Amino acid sequence: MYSGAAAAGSPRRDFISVTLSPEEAAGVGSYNNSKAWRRRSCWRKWKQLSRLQRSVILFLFAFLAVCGVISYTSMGETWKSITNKSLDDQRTEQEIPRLKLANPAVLPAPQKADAKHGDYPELSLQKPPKPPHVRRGPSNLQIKAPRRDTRLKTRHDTMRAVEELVEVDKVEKTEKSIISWRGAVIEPDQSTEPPSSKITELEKPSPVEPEDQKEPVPINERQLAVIEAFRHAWKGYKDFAWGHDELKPLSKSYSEWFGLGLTLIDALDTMWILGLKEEFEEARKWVANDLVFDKNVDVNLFESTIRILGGLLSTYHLSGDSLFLEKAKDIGNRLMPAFKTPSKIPYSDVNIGRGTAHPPRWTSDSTVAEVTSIQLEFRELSRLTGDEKFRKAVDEVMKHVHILSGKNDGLVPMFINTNSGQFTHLGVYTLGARADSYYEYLLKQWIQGGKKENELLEDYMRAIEGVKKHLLQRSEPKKLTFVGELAHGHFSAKMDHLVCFLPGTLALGAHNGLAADHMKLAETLIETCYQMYAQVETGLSPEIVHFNLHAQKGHKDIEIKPADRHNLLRPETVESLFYMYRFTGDKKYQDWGWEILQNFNRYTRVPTGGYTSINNVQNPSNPEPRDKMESFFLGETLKYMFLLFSDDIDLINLDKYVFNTEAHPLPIWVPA
Ligand code: DMJ
Repeated sequence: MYSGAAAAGSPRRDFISVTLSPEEAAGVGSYNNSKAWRRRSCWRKWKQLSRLQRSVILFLFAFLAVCGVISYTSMGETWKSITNKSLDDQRTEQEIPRLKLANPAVLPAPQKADAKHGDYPELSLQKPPKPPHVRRGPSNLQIKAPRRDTRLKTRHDTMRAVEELVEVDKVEKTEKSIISWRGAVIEPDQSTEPPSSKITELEKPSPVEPEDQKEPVPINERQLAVIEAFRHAWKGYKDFAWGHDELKPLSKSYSEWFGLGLTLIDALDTMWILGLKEEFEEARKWVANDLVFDKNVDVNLFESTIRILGGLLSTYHLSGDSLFLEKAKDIGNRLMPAFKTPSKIPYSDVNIGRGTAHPPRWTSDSTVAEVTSIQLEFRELSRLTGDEKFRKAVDEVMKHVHILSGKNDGLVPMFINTNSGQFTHLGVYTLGARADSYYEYLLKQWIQGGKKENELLEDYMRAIEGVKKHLLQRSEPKKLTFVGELAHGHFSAKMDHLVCFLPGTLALGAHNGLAADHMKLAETLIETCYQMYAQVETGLSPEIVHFNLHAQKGHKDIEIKPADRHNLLRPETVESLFYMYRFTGDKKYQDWGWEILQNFNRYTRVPTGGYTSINNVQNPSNPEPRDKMESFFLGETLKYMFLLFSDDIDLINLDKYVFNTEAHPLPIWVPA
């Protein structure tokens, strides 16, 4: 019937022959069409086949079956992707039209040919590490755009949770209370939708789509302690400084800087995040009725941008209340005269009533950090209003600085001239005062814009290489890695507390796919920032420390000069602790923050309300209160404390929001 290579040792034959029986060959035989006969006949034929023939036939069947399965699956995939694509297209066009402008995150190609742009080692995105404590809690306070009802309901639920835990207010269960809370956000006589004449399609509160409703994450003991601290600070402000810039808690009065209720505006989104509805409602009324920008007053462009414009924009995004956007537009427009300079590098000061701007009396220079840390806010204002003038003005500054000479491996000098547009006072490089947030905003603008603006990323990466090359040293005896300063080629082991923003920024970069060694550096630097508190008598950091480079008997790593031993309730270390905890889940960062909060309570809390800056962190028995509570204590320090102690990564999700340098969260235009 067949001949083939059946037996071992038989010569191999590359053919198959089939021999038919005589009947079969003749096509005759007892034909019977019964099922049994057919089965028997098939079976007989099958049995007559050789093993090889049977194997070949089985193989062919199997092969055809596999082909069938594969083509079915791939057709299904193709169909699915066609369907999804068309659904996505519909959604993009109908619900989030502005996002159409954005592309997915892209990486700049390494620019080998251009030494200026390509000489740092790692410009590659890595997969963001997953935080070990990814617990997707409710987006309870992170109120997203479209459906106002859902937003308010979620908000109301959270408020209730806070109140139950704090046991201060009665739980409000009635419809009346819901209306009353809505009243905090939307006046009863206002429509629930913004007036269409003013609010266009461009002005949606946030580009982020609403998330599924999730169970609220309960507020923990440490967060309650932050709420208590905030309420205590707010009591002082309300009793003695209401509507003024800063509280003077000891003299039970206030100080004025711009005369614009700075503390109140800086604290708005903190109240929202902490769930303090009554306080928020009261402050909102003040903004609606008493906040007037048409005033003959000089304001600092940078400070009013990060605190007022930034505060109003983020409160608008969180609350959805158009009042805050209207106010943001007003102040934004009034700040624009600052950019009318020969170089387009803005002046430091603007008279927001007269529409005039000028540099400080003694110089025509502006501070580099100031002119390069207003971008997140003005860019967002353009996105919300559709008016490009805000964005153009600040983008021009960044483009100019990008190509400016006078940098040292990406590190910038501290001053820039508003006439010539050149850096001045060359040769001094720091990550502290006057330069700090330049570096922070390079990264954050890149993130805000959806990781497309390669020049920002290049400048950031090069600057971090510059930090590593010129400014990093280790102290003795504990070998703490710190960031010093460079003055005309001489290294100084001086580090401002302000520099402690850096670990958080490095960690944020690593989370967004930048070099993993940035995270390592962040880990070592945050340890140093913590030691700047832990090694001091009050457990609070001074404004500036000097590190010991050489081991000396009886000397600690940190020296504090008499002029530097004050503490202004600054946020930078707590800010970095928050990022480190979010990205690593390491509880030690929460514990360190908890120690710091307790020491603020021990040494800076004023019994009659408020907290105060102190003059001497080295004297626990008399820290010498300064009688001033900076607005950033409420705007930043307590907000970052609250977020640090939270295990809810959706409480201001860092893949959806980017914090400005005053801790006001603004949406990322193309969320991850
Ligand atoms: C804040 O106004 C901002 O964080 C700014 O970037 C630096 N100084 C204070 C806080 O220390």
